[in-house]
Amino acid sequence: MNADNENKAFLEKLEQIVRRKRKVLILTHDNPDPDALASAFALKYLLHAKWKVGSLIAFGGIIGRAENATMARLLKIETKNAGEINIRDFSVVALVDTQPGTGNNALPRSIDPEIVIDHHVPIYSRTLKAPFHDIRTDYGSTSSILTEYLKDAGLHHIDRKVATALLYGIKSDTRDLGRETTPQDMAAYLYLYPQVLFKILSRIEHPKVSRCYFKTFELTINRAVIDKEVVISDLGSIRKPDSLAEMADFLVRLEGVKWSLCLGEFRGSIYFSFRTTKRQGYAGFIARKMVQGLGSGGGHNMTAGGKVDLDPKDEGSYKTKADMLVSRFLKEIKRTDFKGEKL
Ligand SMILES: [Mn+2]
Repeated sequence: MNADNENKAFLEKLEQIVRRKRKVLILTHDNPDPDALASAFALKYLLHAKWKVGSLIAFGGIIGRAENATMARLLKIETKNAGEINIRDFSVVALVDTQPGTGNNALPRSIDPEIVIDHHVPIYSRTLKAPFHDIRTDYGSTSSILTEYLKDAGLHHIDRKVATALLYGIKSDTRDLGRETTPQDMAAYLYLYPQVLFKILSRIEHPKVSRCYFKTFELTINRAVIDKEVVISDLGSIRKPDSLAEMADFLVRLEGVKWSLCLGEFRGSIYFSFRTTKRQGYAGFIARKMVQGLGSGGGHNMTAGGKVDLDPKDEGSYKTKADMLVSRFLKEIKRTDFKGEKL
């Protein structure tokens, strides 16, 4: 964990910003994952428990995966769609698990957030301008940072729903502490462990799923093309953009595979997600190269994703841009000789 006094300095700064403020807006990245939801939930809890400051959690897009929807429902994480609120109504804006300028959140360009807490690379220049920013790129999850805040805030106890959310946030971002995990993530995990509601966690991790979910697997497998250590699946139209991350996770388990890439179209944009088994895979940097001049993207060493808006007037736009993303991806991983054959 970070030294207690460093966290305490962060907490003091946070207090200065939110003190006597009526309502804080907490924004996560679009289509939030468990780490984003848990971090927002924990910040909301901290602001209220420590300083009696109210806040509202919002994001663009949807909660797609069944696990995430179950998490929000069972842990009572109340959220709003960013389209339903006026960001200017809030005196303080906080971003968690995302940063201003990434293109993956609902923050308008004209608004500068007061608070940014994240663990993604790169660190954006607008982040550094925020009065409060705590970006720990060496951490496996933003939930680990929030766990340290709660631990050092001097609260008598942590709400068990918040602890459960945070533990699941750490677990899912680090793939059960196996991917890009640091001792800080481990320490946060162990700190939360005694407080976790395990029956609820089990229901979150093994939710009922729709027929559409099985169809997505069918589509992913049918469309997958492989050549040695690389597998790519272009799903075409999809119902939930965050299913791509899950499908990329699924494909990277294939024996011999070191890279998996999934793409799909959702509400007028191409989304993509990829995974690598290489510890120093620079996935986040590759994602940014892929979207250069086209859209937004980023990630970590072993996981990344992005989004490119399509031209609504051009019917061939999906194919052109998908091809471009794939060829840039192959160039970055030095596999321009890729000749995909069906799985
Ligand atoms: Mn995260």
